[in-house]
Amino acid sequence: MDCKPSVLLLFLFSPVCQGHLTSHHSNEVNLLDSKASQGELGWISYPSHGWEEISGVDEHYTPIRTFQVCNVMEYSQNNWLRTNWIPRNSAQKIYVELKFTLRDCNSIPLVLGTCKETFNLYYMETEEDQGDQFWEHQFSKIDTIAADESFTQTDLGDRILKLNTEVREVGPVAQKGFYLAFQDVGACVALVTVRVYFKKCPFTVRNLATFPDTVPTDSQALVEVRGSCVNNSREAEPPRMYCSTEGEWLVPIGKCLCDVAHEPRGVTCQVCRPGFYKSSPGNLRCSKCPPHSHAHQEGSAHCSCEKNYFRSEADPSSMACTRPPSSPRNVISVINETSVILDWSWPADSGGRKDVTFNVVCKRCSAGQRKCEACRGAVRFLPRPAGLSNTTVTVADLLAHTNYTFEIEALNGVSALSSEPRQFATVTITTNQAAPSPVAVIRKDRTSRNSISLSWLEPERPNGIILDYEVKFYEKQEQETSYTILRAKGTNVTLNGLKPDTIYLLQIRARTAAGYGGSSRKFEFETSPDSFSISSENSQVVLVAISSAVAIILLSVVVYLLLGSRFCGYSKSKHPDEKRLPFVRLPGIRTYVDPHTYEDPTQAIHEFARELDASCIAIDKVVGAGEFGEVCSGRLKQPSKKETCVAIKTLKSGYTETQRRDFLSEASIMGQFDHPNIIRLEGVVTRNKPVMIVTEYMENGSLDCFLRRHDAQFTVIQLVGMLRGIASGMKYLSDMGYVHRDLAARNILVNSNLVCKVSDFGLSRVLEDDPEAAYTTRGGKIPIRWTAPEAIAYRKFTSASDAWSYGIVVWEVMSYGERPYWEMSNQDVIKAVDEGYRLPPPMDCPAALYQLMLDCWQKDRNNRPKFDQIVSLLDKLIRNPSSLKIIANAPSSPENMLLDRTGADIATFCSMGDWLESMHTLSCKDIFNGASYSSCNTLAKTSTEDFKQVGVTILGPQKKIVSSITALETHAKNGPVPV
Ligand code: ACK
Repeated sequence: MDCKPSVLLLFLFSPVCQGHLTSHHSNEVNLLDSKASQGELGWISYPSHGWEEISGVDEHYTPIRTFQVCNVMEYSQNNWLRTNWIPRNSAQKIYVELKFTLRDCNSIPLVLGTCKETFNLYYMETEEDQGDQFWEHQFSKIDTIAADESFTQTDLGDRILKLNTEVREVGPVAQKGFYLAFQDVGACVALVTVRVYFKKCPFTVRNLATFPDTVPTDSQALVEVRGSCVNNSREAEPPRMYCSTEGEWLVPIGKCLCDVAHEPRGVTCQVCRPGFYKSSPGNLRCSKCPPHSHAHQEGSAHCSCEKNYFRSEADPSSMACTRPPSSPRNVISVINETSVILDWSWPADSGGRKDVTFNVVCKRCSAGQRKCEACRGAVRFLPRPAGLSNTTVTVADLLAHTNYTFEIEALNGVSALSSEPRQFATVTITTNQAAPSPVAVIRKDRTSRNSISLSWLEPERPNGIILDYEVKFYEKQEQETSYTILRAKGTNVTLNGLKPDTIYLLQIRARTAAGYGGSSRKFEFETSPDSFSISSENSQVVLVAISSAVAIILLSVVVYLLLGSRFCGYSKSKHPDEKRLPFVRLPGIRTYVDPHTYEDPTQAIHEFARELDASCIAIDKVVGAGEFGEVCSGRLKQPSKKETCVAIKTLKSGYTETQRRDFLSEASIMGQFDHPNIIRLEGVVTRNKPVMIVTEYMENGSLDCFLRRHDAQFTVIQLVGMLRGIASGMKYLSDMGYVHRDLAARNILVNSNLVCKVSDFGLSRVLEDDPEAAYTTRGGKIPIRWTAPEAIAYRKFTSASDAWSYGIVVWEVMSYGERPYWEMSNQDVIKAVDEGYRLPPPMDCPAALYQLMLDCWQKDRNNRPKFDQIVSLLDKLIRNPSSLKIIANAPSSPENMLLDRTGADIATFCSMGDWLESMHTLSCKDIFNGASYSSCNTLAKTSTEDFKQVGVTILGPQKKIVSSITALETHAKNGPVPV
């Protein structure tokens, strides 16, 4: 048998084979590996001259056991080789990997016809090992195995045997174990290794969750496996993964988070190292302890603060520990009579925090500073004594010539946690002698043709010994051009040598060692007429007679009112318990009462305004500034009423009695009104400080600013609606007999529904607090641009002068808050209006509204429309919007070109062309009073200097005039101009 061909020639030592003997994957579990066996495998070979077991070595010279058969010379070969019994374990699907060599028949001479180039693979399942029994017909065929390549030609011409690897799947297997069998039918084959394995998804850790070894099912379905969080972690979302049939983990879902004081390291959660902390679960690393804190132990959730350092409840654990601030520095005090402004520097050390505030404690001290006691409530701190965020405070209402010590302490968010003694900055002051407060009450004791006797009460705060009083008086109509001054030692005086039947104005002020106090308000007194002189001694009889007559008249009026109220249905009385009747009410019509007719103005305030409890008012923020103090927005919550938004006008500290009275007079007036277009008074606070006037809140603020903010954003109907509201409010006021005197868009407030309400009521206030008001030649203070000529000229304020102002408001509204007469000076305005010039129509202004303006600006006040007529006109326009389509096409903004109402008629300006024509026919000499311009064309070429000559000093209007003229000329040539 020497010539019997060999299969194993060369291959076991050939480097070519090395690549094929790599180790198998980690997700494969071997059930059998022939290579692992060093001794005889003991597989059954049948017949015995078929497969034979031989020993060899692999490429690493490791001994291995192989089987071979090569009966290629003989016909009808049927050689079987059966493995030992292989337990299945948990496998459902098994893999058989064969490594073998196979000689191709061409390489063996003389074998044609008998030689085969394949062998067959079989298996058989059994519940137990059946020993040596072997029945070939019980085996099921898995496949016929053929070689890919039997030989490879090398460069040298040697034939090298090639190792083939074939893998076959078997399954599902269900019984406890199985055998494999190899059938040779006449090939020359060597089975080098046989490996049987199944696949599994191996134990793994993903997203800090462990997943156990998992054997896939035989079907295609994935196996869902629930993971368990690693130690020191918790589920954020249940961890899951799928095991594929190929033994691969797929689609990790969910995750685990490391616990507090633990951080992820690799696939585990480990405690934080000393000096580090982690306060919440998660997979971030532990953080280093913030400044002034430490963590000596490992596994810290928080770092503890160093000694004398703290963390407030609101501080996050990532924030540095902080400490109370040091004391404020460099306290400066500025004393002004009985008030002091304290000012200090920020503490050198704010403790590492930004929330530093200051508290100021006031102590009143005896002369030697030895004994100090807390200042009582009379002292006022502005803005407040505690929780100050700025480094200044004003302390008012101190006693004159008194020693005070102020302790100023800086605090921050951790001051309350420290037990260290607190540090203050202190300052000691002595208040000055203060001048006395004004005399508030003057009484007329006696009047005659030539004299008036008066007495008064000492000022509320004399602030020292009153040395004397200065009494200043003058004839009312002389407007203070000449006056007389008397000095009185006591609190009464008789003014002699006066003119009969003449009104005198009088002011008194007290004097102490500290100087004069503020003057009292002006009191008005009248001497008796020539024919009617009553002295207090002989007036008794006359007074009785007059009193009786008045009583009879009053009685008749009361009876008439009672009857009238029954017949006319008038029952609404705001003050049912009114005791005095300072005015006569006609049935159905309420009349406005001037609070100055009350001897004691505080009585007026309590009659017309409700006193509110200061605790019902919450101030939110400052929205503006008034003459007397700030205007704030806030909320009013009265018992058993809904909380409402309110505006709060405050009276600033340090006010005089006159200022207080003037301030509150607005409430006395407003409180008499009840109309949807008049700002509603909620009440007043007079018993606490600060004194406040509380009104309904108007979300959109004043009308002029509101319109400027929303330039060109409303429809004409919306604008007319606003104007209608204002006119309706004014009608109500004029029906009540109240003349506003300062009607202007800035004094109209707008709420969130665009409802306009008339506001700003007062008496002397009209003349004082309006920044638009200017002094006239006669000394009064008047808002010139809004005021009718007769009111400017001789103070004739009536509802007709209010109608003039209303016309200006219409102009302001239609021009979205433009300033009437732009930057012309007051003097020029007075002059131009007097000469008959009027404001031109604003851009796109309906002709009907411009006509209304012109009507309101009639020189003769009797020709101006009444407010009820204005309301009905506006109602008609609103009902018939097409009436607003005709536009008063005047120049878009020829600011200084006031229209001469004597020459131009609004009805003629129905188109741009008409206006242009009209402009060309108007002499510009007329427009620019006194300047020598012959035609409007010249205007376009006008220089700044020229404008200055005619009193136009700002550039805006000049530019607008020029561009407007140029645009109009272009329009005349080319058609419509884009505006
Ligand atoms: O235009 P404004 O925001 O509206 O600024 C002024 C400022 O206070 C000074 O008068 C505002 N103001 C006055 N009264 C009220 C009110 N009742 N509601 C809302 N704002 C008001 C005004």
